Amino acid sequence: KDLSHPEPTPARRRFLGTAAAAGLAGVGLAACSEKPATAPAAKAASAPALANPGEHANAAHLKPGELDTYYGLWSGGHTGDMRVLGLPSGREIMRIPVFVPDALVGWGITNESKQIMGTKADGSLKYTVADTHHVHASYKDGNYDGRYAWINDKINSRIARIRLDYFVCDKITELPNVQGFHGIFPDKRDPVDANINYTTRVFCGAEFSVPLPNAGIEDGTKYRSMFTCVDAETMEVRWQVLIDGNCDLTATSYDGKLAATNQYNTEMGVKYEDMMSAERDACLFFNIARIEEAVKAGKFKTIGTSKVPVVDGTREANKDPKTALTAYVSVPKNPHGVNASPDGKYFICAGKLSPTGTVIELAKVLEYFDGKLAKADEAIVAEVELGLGPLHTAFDGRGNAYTTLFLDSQVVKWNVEKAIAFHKGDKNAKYVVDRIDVQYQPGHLNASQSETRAADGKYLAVGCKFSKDRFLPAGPLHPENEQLIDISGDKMVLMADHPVRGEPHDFIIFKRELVKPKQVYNLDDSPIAVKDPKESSVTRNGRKVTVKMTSQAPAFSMREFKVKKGDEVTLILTNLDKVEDLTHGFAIPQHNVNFIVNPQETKSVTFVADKPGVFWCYCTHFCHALHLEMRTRMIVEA
Ligand code: CUK
Ligand code: CUA
Ligand code: CA
Repeated sequence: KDLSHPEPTPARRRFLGTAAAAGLAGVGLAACSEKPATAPAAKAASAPALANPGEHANAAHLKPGELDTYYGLWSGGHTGDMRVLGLPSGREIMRIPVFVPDALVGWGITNESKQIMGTKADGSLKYTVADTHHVHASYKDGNYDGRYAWINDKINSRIARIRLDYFVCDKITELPNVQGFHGIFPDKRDPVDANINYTTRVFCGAEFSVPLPNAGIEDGTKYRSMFTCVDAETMEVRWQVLIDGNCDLTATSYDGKLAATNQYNTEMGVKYEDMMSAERDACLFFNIARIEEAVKAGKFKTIGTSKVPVVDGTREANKDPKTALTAYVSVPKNPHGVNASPDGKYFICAGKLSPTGTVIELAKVLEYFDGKLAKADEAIVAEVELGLGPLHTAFDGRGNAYTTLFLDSQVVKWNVEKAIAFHKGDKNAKYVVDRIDVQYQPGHLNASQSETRAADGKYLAVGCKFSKDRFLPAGPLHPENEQLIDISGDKMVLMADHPVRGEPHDFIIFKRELVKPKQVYNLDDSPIAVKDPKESSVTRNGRKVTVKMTSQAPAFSMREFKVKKGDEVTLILTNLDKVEDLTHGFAIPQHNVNFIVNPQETKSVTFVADKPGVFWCYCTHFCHALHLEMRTRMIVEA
């Protein structure tokens, strides 16, 4: 048996058979989903796949001490974090806590992180759960500029920003009036101002519809969804668009003029049977310049207690293309994924419940908005069969698209211009270039630099939702399988499996030189930095006590400090060590305090010293030969 390409196990097929049959009964796909994944074309294409990775140009194995050439930013799914991977090795280098507390760094423990995460009136965290799906980074001139990355939280409709100098989250914004915030994409330039060739907006699609305002009306016909624009710098919500149907994923054009969301629930159903009743749903385009003119001209309303301007993007209000804010291009059936090709010409939607990919030409969408097309659907330049369960599409910068086929457990490589030729009537145009089996059931995929003008067609990572038999079993929960595929040649070559903790969904991959991470903080980053050990102090204001301290290996600046039982203590700690990688920790037993301070970083915690005693505060982060001795005492007097 050729182990390089195991067929999906019989159990896998059975699962697909029942699940797919139940889910897709109404679409006539149930029978197809029983057939083997490897169609004749696929077999030929994937036969020589797993060469010895060591022999291959794009080998995944790095020698000890060798650095990766690409960064990957991975969504953490419902662990609520963002992960940093090195590629091609697939090594996880860092987890950046975002929406959910993290015990390593003290995220959700320190005052600074709590302020970013959001607190209730009593000072406790507003949320401790999240569900991240999509990571995207800021652009300049059509490529990543290394300033920011953004990530969504679907549960509580929050968008977070990560600074890519320190690789930390610095802002989180909760979107008003929406639920199920899913798709996210930064713009790539301003639609009007030619000098703004970088990201200034982030677009957010809301998947679920809710009553507006959402205050206890139980009438499914009144549920609505909205599309939201957030300011990339201030992270404030700029405007929202009321739409027909829902939003799923989001894409933006390279000229800054268009954003779009795929819609799988144009039916506006509240049950899945209703959500899949129409043969075609839509890719909904937003004319950014016109929306912002409408906001400027005061043509908006507000909803509930939110002050965010809401413009009308419904079909009814946008019948005249020449003034329309939106254009609904129809796409078959419950599409998933909308991705912008790196040549800037096309958006591609995958059919999900239809085996097709739909190619929409952006120049034609703009013609529609100019009143030169009779129907928005005339912007569709190809609708071609790809395989079962198409979800997401990546690009190699050489005219090829790579689409995941969830049901077929494959990635299909197809040529966009040939697909357009085929759609036009050239039945000899062989648009499918290659297929490869993946293990198993892929969701997102992304190629190196895929969503930039600098798509380089080297590596393709595929987020397989099921790893099944690919790793040592460790109980009922399986990791996901992020597979790395070499796409530099005609044929895709599977290079490596990497287990990842659930449930990343989406990720981006870019060249390492595009970010310039800092290794040491600046003391002035914090307004409360304790810049000299001589500033160490304990000051009292009624029952509130402020303790200022510094750390320098292997000692804290105070060997002890005294407070009284019942005091509310705010402890400020600055790490005065300047050496790269010299991090200290600070833990206080029985007070739920543990956090780290990186070189030249300042953090603070506030807690109540509610029991008398001596408490050894100690360094938790191995820093020095005298790390174990690096302690101070908090003496709480009765
Ligand atoms: S979704 Cu998960 S596989 Cu949230 Cu981007 Cu398509
Ligand atoms: Cu300081 Cu360990
Ligand atoms: Ca639908």
